[in-house]
Amino acid sequence: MNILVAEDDPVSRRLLETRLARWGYQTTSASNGEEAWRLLQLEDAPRLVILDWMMPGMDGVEVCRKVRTRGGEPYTYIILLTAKDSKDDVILGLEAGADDYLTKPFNAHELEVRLRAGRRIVDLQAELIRAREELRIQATHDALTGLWNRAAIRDILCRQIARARREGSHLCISIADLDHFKNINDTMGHATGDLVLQEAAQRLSSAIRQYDFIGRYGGEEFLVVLPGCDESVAEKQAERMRKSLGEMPFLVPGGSVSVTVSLGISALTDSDSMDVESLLHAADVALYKAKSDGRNCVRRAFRQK
Ligand code: GH3
Ligand code: MG
Repeated sequence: MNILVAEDDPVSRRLLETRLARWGYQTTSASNGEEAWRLLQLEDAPRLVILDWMMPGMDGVEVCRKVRTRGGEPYTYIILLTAKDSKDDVILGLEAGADDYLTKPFNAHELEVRLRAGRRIVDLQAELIRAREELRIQATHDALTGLWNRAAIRDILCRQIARARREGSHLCISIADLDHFKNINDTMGHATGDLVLQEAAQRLSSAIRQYDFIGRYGGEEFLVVLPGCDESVAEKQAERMRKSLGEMPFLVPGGSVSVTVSLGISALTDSDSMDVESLLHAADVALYKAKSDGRNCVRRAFRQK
């Protein structure tokens, strides 16, 4: 763990650095408050900080205040070093946002133990952030394919509709539904069906542009949101997706299987009455048409005025 040491006295600073290195810490040093504050604003700034109270210019308490006013994550654990040991000073330091303080001259063992306590807090918080991030991913992504899940892709669609309306830009969606997927499950088993879904998700994702969004909308149905695309661009895009599945058989345990997909496209129109539901419905109708026209093809929705 990297510790930021802010101390204006070079001898004390050197002494601290040597001690911290002996205890297995890396150090970043600052010789005044301004420098400490600058270093604390960098990405990957140290999360454990030893601040001398008395420094020329910005003092340790001021740095504390700035860190706490900024807030945000991850948490910065601050130990204030001070020659002041009156109760009022201690209260002032803690009120400014210090987590702990040590009065100079400090006992090395005490510093070591207090650093360990700080480290526990920093580690716990990092673990909490990691777990929360993991939960966020689980809540928004489909476990099988890793794509956005139904709720998340709908949410994205709502936001993209609002954005397109605001900016007066085009927006299309396509719904892609694997053809006769039930047959694959029935003849090759559900586990192989899962592998096919994963591979299909992979191929469809590779066929879209970087700023498009794709989610698993149902069992073997995918929703693709295409910001900035008019219908003819969306159609070409959908053709690319269709070909990405159909042109090469899928390798599965024990052989290979041909998989095709049908796609329905709809475009956001100027009509105020067109919302998420009607956009999805229009793409669904187009998809139904693609299915009834023999599958493995792309169909557009009828333009509603
Ligand atoms: P169509 O061309 O008309 O779309 O026919 P289809 O067989 O693809 O459509 P249908 O709706 O009849 O069947 C879809 C099948 O997808 C049925 C369901 O068991 C299967 N399915 C849905 N989710 C999963 C999944 O997560 N894994 C697997 N292996 N199969 C799934
Ligand atoms: Mg299907």
